[in-house]
Amino acid sequence: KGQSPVLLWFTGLSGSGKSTLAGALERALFESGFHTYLLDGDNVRHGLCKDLGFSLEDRDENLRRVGEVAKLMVDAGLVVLSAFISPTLAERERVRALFPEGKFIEIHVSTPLSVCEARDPKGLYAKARSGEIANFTGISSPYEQPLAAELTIDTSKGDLTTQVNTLLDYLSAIQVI
Ligand code: GGZ
Repeated sequence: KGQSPVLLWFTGLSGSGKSTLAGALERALFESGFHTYLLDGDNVRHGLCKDLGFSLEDRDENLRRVGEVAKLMVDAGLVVLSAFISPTLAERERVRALFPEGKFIEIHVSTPLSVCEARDPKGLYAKARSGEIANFTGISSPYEQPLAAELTIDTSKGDLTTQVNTLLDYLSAIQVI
């Protein structure tokens, strides 16, 4: 199937729904015949980046490596999706700068902190509040909101199918798919 290789970069807090949204979009793209790959903490932080933790320096290095790997995958012709918190403007802009105009699409998963914390699927926010986990994004480590994301989606509003359709419509409008 004809496709335009691109990096779809999801950024947002822990529990915001990045992985769920990126996973559902990947499935929809795959079922339409696109060649895709989803990079996230589960397949990167246990291997390529297993020497890295959650200090701002380590997150910078985590995202630098992810950006470079994503670039190789886009060069290979894939539609690449990534789901990392990526908390700072500078590190997201550094990844964007690796790509030609229009090949890096930033999707801000803007679900409010209060909703992410109420979801707390892994109990990490509770541990961050009690001090058991240090440097936790949104609690004891910063998250800088994107200023010019191509798309913003709050997963506390509407259902997953509608959100995936919003993404597909956008990608189709900019002729990525
Ligand atoms: C934030 C943490 C932390 C700290 C462990 N702060 O919701 P999750 O669990 O499954 O996803 C989060 C993941 C964040 O890793 P990333 O590689 O996406 O982060 S970054 O882009 O900042 O490099 C969370 C878990 O790891 N986790 N400790 N201190 N999230």
